[in-house]
Amino acid sequence: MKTIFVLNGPNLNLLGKRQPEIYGHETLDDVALLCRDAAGDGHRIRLLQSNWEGQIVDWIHEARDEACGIVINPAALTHSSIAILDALNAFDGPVIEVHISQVHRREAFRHHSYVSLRADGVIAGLGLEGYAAGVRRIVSLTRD
Ligand code: CA2
Repeated sequence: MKTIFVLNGPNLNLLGKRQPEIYGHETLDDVALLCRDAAGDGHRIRLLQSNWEGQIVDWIHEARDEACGIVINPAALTHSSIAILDALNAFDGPVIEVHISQVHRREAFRHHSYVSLRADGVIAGLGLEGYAAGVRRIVSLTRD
């Protein structure tokens, strides 16, 4: 069975606990359920979250051997991390970038993404459904 990594950056552990007007009431556990449902029988989901840039870089390196694709919400690191971009550039499978909020309707500093330079698809503003859409896209790109 193939594995899809669903990686989440800083502060996303607070999902469902703060700022529900922007990020909703659901938690990362709900994201895991949505992703597992979207993955179906042929793909397993490994959902991870860290507040540390280097940890996310390490997981992307692990994905080189273990994952057929990556769904990533790098959170604020989207707008600053060349390290995450470089790590993703060393990963061969499909990468889908997800943002819960519609970043282009927010502050100007959220409009630029380093990760988009590598991403095969970018989803913003669909709430948690964006993660499921990202997983479905990876499934369709990697099914035999
Ligand atoms: O819309 C998104 O998914 C973001 O990646 C979320 C990041 C933000 O910096 C990006 O510009 C857009 C912030 C994640 C913080 O998540 C929280 C969730 C609940 C409560 C507080 C923070």
